[in-house]
Amino acid sequence: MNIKKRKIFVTQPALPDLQEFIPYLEDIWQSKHLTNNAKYHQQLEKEMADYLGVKYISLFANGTLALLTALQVLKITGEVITTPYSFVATTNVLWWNRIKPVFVDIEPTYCNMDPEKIEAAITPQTTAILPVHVYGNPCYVDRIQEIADMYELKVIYDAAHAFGNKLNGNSILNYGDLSTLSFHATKPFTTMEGGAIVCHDEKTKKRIDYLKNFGFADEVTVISPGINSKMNEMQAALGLLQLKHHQENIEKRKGIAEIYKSELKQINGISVLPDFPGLGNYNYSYFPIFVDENKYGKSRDELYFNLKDNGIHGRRYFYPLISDFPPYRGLVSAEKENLQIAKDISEKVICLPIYPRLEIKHIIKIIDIIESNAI
Ligand code: T4K
Repeated sequence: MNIKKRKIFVTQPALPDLQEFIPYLEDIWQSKHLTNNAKYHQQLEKEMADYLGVKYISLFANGTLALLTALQVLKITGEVITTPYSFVATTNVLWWNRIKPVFVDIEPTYCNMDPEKIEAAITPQTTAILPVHVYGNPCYVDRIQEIADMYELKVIYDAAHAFGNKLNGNSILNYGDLSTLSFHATKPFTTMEGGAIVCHDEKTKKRIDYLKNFGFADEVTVISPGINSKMNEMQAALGLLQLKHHQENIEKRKGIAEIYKSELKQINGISVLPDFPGLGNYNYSYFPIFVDENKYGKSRDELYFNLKDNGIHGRRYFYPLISDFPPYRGLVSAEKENLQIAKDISEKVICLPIYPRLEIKHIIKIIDIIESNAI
């Protein structure tokens, strides 16, 4: 197809060869066991925990339900400190649990929650901290834990972007009380829709598994008002195949990120995130660039729409800030003065297309457009 007409999106799922999937489907059809902790579900929980280097994983129907349930697992109430610079699901799950979100600003280097802003936001109602490893870069986990310990707060990490990422050789998912994952179609590891909670002990794993299955502990016992957020067998089977191919997909993403990095650094007014010290197995789930209008000569939106006119559909993740959406903008913590860094970054960011099958001619085209817009 004509390179001018073809639309290039911010991402595209990397799917295994259909022939690889068919034997799994045949087996599911044969067994008639479609959901409720069946064979592939159990296998994926085990293989994924081994692959990621974590103790316990509970699979979910999607990342939002995983987060929603994580709050129930730890019986979180009152107020939770969180970041405005994320996908809206991060805060919506608080609202659904009748918890008040309290936004704190982000730090400017990796766009994660600024730990030094947390203490001032703590009140007697605060019960937990809900940070996000944005774009897969780790939050300042040690400092966050120190504060949580001091004030006896729980920590739930929204690790939707951080599948596989390690910090000094240890999975990022091993930090905090719980971490949640998303396996949505737009994520580097996908089960079409899907998600998970990672926890560190068997008792918590049990509670998670009860809560995602209506609260049933056995046929006649409901321990708590649970929900239905189970992953089905087709998703789990796809997950098993995705695990097999994950590493090679990440290598391809890395190759694209390296080209972007080396070419874009020449352009005045365009910056990219620095490498995080000690970060290993990085999944390159997003490739954000930041446009400094004064140096670049055009605004972020001028570049964003020019890319779009040329068939390149990047995304402004995360603009607008969650705190600017109507359900949240009336909160005191949502005021602009409280979130200046997040506001500034959300007005500069464009996530460029990155996925294993992105062709080199399209990468060159994207770089050319960014170059040709510069002064
Ligand atoms: N926490 C964080 C930090 C998150 O980022 C997310 C989700 C969650 C929690 C919640 O997890 P889930 O409940 O979703 O598991 C997308 C995704 O829907 C969302 O999962 C993701 N974060 C968010 C950052 O991005 P949209 O509205 O931008 O997606 P959409 O449909 O516009 O897709 C973007 C592009 O991807 C499309 O232009 C084309 C391509 N695409 C998309 C889909 C759905 C495909 O090629 N195939 C597809 O099937 O939200």
